[in-house]
Amino acid sequence: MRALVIVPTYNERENIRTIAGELLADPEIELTIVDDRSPDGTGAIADGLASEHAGRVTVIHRTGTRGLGRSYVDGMQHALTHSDADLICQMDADLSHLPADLPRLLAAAADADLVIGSRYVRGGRVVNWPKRRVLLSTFANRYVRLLTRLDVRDITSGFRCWRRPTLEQIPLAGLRSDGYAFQVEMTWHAGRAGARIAEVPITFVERRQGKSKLSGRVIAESVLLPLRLAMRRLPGNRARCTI
Ligand SMILES: Nc1nc2c(ncn2[C@@H]2O[C@H](COP(=O)(O)OP(=O)(O)OP(=O)(O)O)[C@@H](O)[C@H]2O)c(=O)[nH]1
Ligand SMILES: [Mg+2]
Repeated sequence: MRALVIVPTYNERENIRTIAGELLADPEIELTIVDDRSPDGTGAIADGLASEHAGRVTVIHRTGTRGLGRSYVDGMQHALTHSDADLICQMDADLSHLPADLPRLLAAAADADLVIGSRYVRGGRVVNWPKRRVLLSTFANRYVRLLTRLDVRDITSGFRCWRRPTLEQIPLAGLRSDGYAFQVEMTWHAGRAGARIAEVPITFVERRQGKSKLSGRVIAESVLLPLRLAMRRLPGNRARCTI
């Protein structure tokens, strides 16, 4: 199966070449970089990669308001209209998501509609995160699980593979959330659509280069979105989840 990997970037100059090189080592993979006018020149490096790997690397240069959720939506809409890849994946540029783990996600998509790379299933690991980040992430996942009733251990993970027909069912244009909440909202829609959701263990490594974009606004949104979803929840909408 052919896969397209969407990598959103904002100031990832030190990382983008490495991740692109590792992903493109697999001839079945194409890459879409969604850059938000990074002041550090990531967009120009991405353009260079697109000319070096013509036909396999696409760059979307966003204009207007910067945002991770909007970047994913733009990348996904572009993928659905311009590529015929069977699987559409999402990964961070900062090498926290290891390209070496991707083949297991792709393989799991044989029996699932959405595969989530999970830190919190057996075999999953987090490397070099300070204790407070682990606690925040663990708490966030419990909180979201309680409110949404989605039986997913790592619902905020941004390392995912979607089967094309499942992604086509998600109302991308209507999504409003941006940070971790974006991953939650997408999972919620997948569950509603009856998608088979699988989690496969990954090793998540704290970024070594560049800066985190985690903000207070992103955390506030992550608190509010599950409440909004809980209010919209209807009986019988639980996702079927296989681990
Ligand atoms: N296009 C775009 N990409 C973004 C934006 N914010 C973050 N990103 C990218 O999204 C991915 C995840 O962002 P990170 O800053 O690593 O956020 P995080 O993984 O939640 O936090 P840390 O790993 O702790 O730094 C990275 O590839 C970023 O470059 C944005 O506003 N627009
Ligand atoms: Mg990161």
